[in-house]
Amino acid sequence: MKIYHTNQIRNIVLLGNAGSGKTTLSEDMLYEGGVTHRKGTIQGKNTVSDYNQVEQENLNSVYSSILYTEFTDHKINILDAPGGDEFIGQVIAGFNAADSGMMVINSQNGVEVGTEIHSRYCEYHNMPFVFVVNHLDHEKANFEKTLENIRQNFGNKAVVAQYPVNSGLSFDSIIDVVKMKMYKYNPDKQVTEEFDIPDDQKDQAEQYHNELVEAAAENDESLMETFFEKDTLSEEEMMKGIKEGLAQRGIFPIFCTAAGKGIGVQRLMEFIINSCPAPTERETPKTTDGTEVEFNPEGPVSLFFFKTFNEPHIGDINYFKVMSGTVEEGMDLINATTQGKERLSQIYVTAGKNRQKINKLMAGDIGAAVKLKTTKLNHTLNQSKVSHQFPSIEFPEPKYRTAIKVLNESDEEKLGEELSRIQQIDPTIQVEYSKELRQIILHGQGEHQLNILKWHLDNISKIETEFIPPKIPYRETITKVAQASHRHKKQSGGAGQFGEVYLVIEPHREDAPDPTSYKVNGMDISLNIRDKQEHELEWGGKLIFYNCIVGGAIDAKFMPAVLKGIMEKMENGPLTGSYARDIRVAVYDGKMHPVDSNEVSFKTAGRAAFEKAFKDANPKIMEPIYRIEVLVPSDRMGDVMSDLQGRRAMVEGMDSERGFEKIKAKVPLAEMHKYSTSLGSLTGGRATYTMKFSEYQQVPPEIQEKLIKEFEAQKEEEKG
Ligand SMILES: Nc1nc2c(ncn2[C@@H]2O[C@H](COP(=O)(O)OP(=O)(O)O)[C@@H](O)[C@H]2O)c(=O)[nH]1
Ligand SMILES: [Mg+2]
Repeated sequence: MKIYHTNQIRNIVLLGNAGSGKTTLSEDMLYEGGVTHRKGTIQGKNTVSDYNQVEQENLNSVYSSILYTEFTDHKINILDAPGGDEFIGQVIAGFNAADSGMMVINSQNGVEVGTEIHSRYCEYHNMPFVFVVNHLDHEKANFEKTLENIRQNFGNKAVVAQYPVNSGLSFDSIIDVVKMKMYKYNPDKQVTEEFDIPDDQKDQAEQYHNELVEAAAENDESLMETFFEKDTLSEEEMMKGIKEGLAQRGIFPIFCTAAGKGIGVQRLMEFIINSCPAPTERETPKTTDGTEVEFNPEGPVSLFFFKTFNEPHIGDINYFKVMSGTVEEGMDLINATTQGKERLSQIYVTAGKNRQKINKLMAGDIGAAVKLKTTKLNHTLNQSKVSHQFPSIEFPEPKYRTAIKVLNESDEEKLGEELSRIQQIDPTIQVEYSKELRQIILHGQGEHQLNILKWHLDNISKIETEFIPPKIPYRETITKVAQASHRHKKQSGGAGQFGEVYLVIEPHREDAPDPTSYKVNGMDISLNIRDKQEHELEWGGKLIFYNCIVGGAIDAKFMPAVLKGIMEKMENGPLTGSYARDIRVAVYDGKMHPVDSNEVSFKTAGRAAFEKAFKDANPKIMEPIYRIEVLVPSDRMGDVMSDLQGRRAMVEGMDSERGFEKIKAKVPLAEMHKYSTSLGSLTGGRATYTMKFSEYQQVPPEIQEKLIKEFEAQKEEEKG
């Protein structure tokens, strides 16, 4: 394969809703470029991109694949990412390698939630993109409605570069208002031929052409002047305007295709080469310390790894973008994160699972390496002269959780290893070994994503596992002052035990002054604070411990044991065994025995006194509350709102944005179980949401009662 220079490289990411035709389009692009000689189909389970068994069983992309095609002395690297909301991590990784996006739209459906989500990420990453209106050969294809829909959502920056003459089952012709030509597909020769625009299309074509010229002029002052003077632009000026406008996200040109048949694909590739930004035509990438690194093939070699995958019989395959220099096979590089040395004995370009060895790749290009020692996703490898480190890819917060357990205990260790491997491949999955809940919790983007993980465990790793409902990390706290004491005494046989502790507990509030006295249980207790300890609890919140012992009622050497007893109860709360938080305790009196007192006695006394006081202090169970944002098409708003109300949600706001409603609410985690699945079925997969931990709040009384009962029942059961 030829070595392409930086300015002959275009890196594109395919975007759009699942089913819009991204994978089929990539198959067409490889075929048109002569990289493949036979076109695969989704149904035939033989596309270059969807080559994983799990994808073929699902008939849908699950992982992003890195492909390339060659066309008119240029190379187009294609990142074909899955469209489903749950696989957004794969798309985000793609944003870090691509320089422009192709937003594929199914012309039967118009703008879908996947279009909306991906366009929001494009905005965030300042990523230019082209609309590709696809499925135009479908009987229900509707270009006009799709166009209206695009304009509604994206405004006048979306401009027609092409429109179909005859969308529907007999679709074969596209009018291109950049070139002012008609492209007609010849099914016998399987090629697209160029024609003059027929008379009955001239007015329409002129109108779109003028809109395009005006849009092209708008992003460049000198073009704007020319346009005002001459009322038009030359083809060269227009092309310049489109290219600049596209790169600055001032223009989103609209192209037309019927993927699978290849209609419109060659012309789209030509446009990508002529008008989409080369790596050097985007904002210059910055390292974590703010150094700008240009895509200069003469510079020192620096590679950023944006994706890890695991292939049977090969192991990890790591994909990189050449950020600087020209990387050659056999080079020794240094990993900026691990400081480890890596020899790139071989480098590859890939088209799905097909790898081709190549001896060098220039800045801006994309390649893959295998058998690296320590290099993984998000790492940078450098030539010894530099120590660049590119920023890690930001993946979205998880929003779906489930617990997983092995059916055979002997598989436990193997499960751990497999999960950490899967996490590398799909970094939106997080594995939590919760000591508190005594569960392994998987956090991810949705049920389907985690089912695919399960599919891997079942079919590839051969570990039998089961998903079980995840427990909720409740907390316990108190709401008023309470006093208690406990005498621990044991004198039967051997050495005796004796310890007695008096204490007062109270809710802890930040910035509250230290207590001086309490009136509680009909007593006046005045405090003389000798020592104060503030403990930040691992599980959130605080415990403040005051030693107010006077006259040596408890020897100072036993106070740590008293605290230890209290801490034990904080870790295993009196109501439901959950962690307790935000409490202050003043130990103000006690008693010792000259022979029998020891640490164990005071620990036991401290724990018991604390538990008694806790139960008298009007204790409450607290639950984690999440802040969620739901994005839903306006026509489904009512259903989604009433569902949220059933989940004890507190709606905090609503916004209309580009044909979608955004609902902001706070919802208890306990009510979010399988939310992504129910939201999907409520809206026909047309909505999405994000969630983020907000705070702990008291649960309503009836739920508290229910939780306590459940805990008591469970304790009984354990006693047996
Ligand atoms: N008729 C027709 N079918 C298409 C077109 N593009 C894709 N398809 C079919 O639509 C389905 C989804 O396509 P796929 O490429 O997997 O979409 P992706 O999820 O965006 O990758 C498959 O069954 C394709 O064969 C098109 O332009 N016309
Ligand atoms: Mg796909």
